[in-house]
Amino acid sequence: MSNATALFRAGYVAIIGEPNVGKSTLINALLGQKISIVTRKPQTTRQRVLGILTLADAQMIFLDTPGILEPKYLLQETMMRSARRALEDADVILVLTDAGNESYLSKVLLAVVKPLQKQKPLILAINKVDTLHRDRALPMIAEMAETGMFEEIVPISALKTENLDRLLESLKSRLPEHPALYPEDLVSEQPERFFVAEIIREKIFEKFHEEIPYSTAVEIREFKEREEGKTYINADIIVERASQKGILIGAKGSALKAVGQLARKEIEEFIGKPVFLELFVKVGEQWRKSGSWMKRLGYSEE
Ligand SMILES: Nc1nc2c(ncn2[C@@H]2O[C@H](COP(=O)(O)OP(=O)(O)OP(=O)(O)O)[C@@H](O)[C@H]2O)c(=O)[nH]1
Ligand SMILES: [Mg+2]
Repeated sequence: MSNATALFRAGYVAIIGEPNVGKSTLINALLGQKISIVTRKPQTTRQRVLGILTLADAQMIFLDTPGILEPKYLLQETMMRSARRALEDADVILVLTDAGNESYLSKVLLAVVKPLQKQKPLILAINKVDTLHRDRALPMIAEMAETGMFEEIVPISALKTENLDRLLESLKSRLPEHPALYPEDLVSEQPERFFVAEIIREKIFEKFHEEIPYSTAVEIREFKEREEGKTYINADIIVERASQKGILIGAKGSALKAVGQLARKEIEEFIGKPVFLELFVKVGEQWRKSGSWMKRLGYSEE
């Protein structure tokens, strides 16, 4: 007779990799809902984003992180600090690479990941295999296996949700036996304002090019329910220089209006209520190099 209590596992999985390999796409696909913004541009994610997946036999807490790079200014240093902190918190580390990239593991990424191999299980997922002919993933898998760093290597497509079941099993089996750490209906722990600011930032990444997205941050000033059932949201878009302010606003306010319309639609879907969104553009001189701005925008964790 088997009456053993079913084993339950719970723990943290940090998703780490170079910019643009699909980390945020993957966390959204694993959770079946959008909690982390995705764009075609690198360096979209700026801080750790937590997503909780509760299954019958496990609770897997995923940590999306900023892409690993050589930092050139304080914002990027802060981004790298939050990625490293996710690695410290993780029970299992999921290294993600892009099947289409020339080099599979960049030097900076290796420097971050290599020292961890004796401390924590490392799993490698090779993403975007939908962009390759089937056979082309094989040499990459072989080359990565030769490094001896990874307990398992799983080719996936986050976008097409291919092979994600296998990836989940592989990660789950390496989590410690532990009761759930969060209530089972919770998907994330960030407040609504965080998601709203991120949605606005995503639209700016989509709409503008070159240095504009990277010089922009979003700060929610007011977020309140009104009697008529509408939520009033007032946000500042922070840019680094006055010249960028003009670009963001556009002729007769057209560019800002377009961002506002796209963002409002998605915010309404997200909170499930009609929204009145007001956007203002403000200059925060050199905010990307300022410690006090890092704190104010919630990018630095301490
Ligand atoms: N073809 C294909 N594209 C993908 C896949 N996964 C992600 N992408 C695309 O890759 C781009 C970057 O995706 P993100 O999820 O933002 O990548 P990220 O690693 O979070 O990027 P950063 O936050 O900038 O480090 C987007 O255009 C995605 O649609 C995939 O499996 N296949
Ligand atoms: Mg991302």
